[in-house]
Amino acid sequence: MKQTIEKHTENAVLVGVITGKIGNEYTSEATMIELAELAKTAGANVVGSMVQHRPAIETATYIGEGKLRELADFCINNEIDVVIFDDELTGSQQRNIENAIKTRVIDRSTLILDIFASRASSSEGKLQVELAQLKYRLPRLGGQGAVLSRLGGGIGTRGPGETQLETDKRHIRRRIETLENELKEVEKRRSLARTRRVKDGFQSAVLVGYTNAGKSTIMNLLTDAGVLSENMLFATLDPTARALELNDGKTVMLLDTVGFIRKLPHHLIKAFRSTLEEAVYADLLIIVNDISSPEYKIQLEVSRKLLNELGCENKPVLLVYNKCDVENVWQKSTNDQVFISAKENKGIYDLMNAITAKMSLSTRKMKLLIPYNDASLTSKLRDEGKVLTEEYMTEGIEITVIIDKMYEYKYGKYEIK
Ligand SMILES: Nc1nc2c(ncn2[C@@H]2O[C@H](COP(=O)(O)OP(=O)(O)OP(=O)(O)O)[C@@H](O)[C@H]2O)c(=O)[nH]1
Ligand SMILES: [Mg+2]
Repeated sequence: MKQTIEKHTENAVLVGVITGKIGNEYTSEATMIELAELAKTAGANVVGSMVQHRPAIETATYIGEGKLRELADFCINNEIDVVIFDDELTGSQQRNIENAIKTRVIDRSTLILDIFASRASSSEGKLQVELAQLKYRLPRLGGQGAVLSRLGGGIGTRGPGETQLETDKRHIRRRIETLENELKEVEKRRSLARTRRVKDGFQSAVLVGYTNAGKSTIMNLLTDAGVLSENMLFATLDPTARALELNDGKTVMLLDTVGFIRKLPHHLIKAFRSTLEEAVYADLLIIVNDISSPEYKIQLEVSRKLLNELGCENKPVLLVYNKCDVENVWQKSTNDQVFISAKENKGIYDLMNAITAKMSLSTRKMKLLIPYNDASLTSKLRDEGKVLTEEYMTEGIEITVIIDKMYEYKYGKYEIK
């Protein structure tokens, strides 16, 4: 289960341009700290960090000419193996910078893709990551620094010839097509499993939120799922589902999912859509926040934005503020927001209460026996609720249905145990 990243330690320097624009998609001190975390997670040894303040990025080289020279010197003096930029670079930016500083250059997206690649363990996860990587690479093919990406390549060495490039591109396109087809099959299986859960009458709640917030720790605490939880970004890639018995005796499915982060590579979101979509089909979103992070408000905003993009804007939400132990910031829990420490097992009773309340708020499962005289009610039930089973007995039609609580009274007289 536990994976270690087996890579020799590379010395890395981080580079970002702060343009003064505010928002989640712009580089800031906080995104640079996060970039350092990502680099460490990928196994790099972060030697330095360089930030340039300028109104806009330099189109050709991302940073200005003077800064580029400074960076080149820094790389030589500190035996830097790789320079990591906080934003996604175009192929030509990457090439121009590599040529100027004679050191390998990657960007935040490559780094995130690399971490995902080393974490992916399920066949679905592997397919998704490879697809995202190839889609990232395709438009950049030929743009790789001719100088540095190949061992022994000297200054002025060209990349592969045009014919070779075209062959490579065709190759990649074909592989992308194969991967997309394979993923379609996996998605079908995933959606079947989901349908089965619904048919079995399980409602589901999904743990979502920023990476490292404590989702898996909560999952393990509530369900003994034994999923990997670690102080590392993107410890979880594949969703895990486990049964959870609520305080009212009802059993629901609890899902643990992949975490969110700022500036997630676009291709990654697309490739991971089916995994991320677990949230779309859940009855309740449990958004987990790390309240000990100075950035937790922004992290919550990022999570909400991504969830909205996935089409979850109207889902019932429970906010969980985790890691209250760190700064000792406890507040009174309600059914909308709870304050817990998963690590110290505190506030879990409140959490279970809130989940129970949220899950039973709007719908409930009823088992009904409709006499044949009232048979017309069955079609009404299908409109008003989700019919799970329907069986024709001698006394009438036995139906199990998940239905809005407002109809409870209407059908109460037909209810059987
Ligand atoms: N101090 C403290 N640490 C916690 C708490 N809950 C989780 N952690 C730690 O936070 C780190 C991340 O926990 P995970 O459960 O792996 O977080 P996650 O949200 O699943 O992360 P990803 O799968 O990477 O998205 C681990 O080192 C946990 O031990 C808590 O309540 N207090
Ligand atoms: Mg996790």
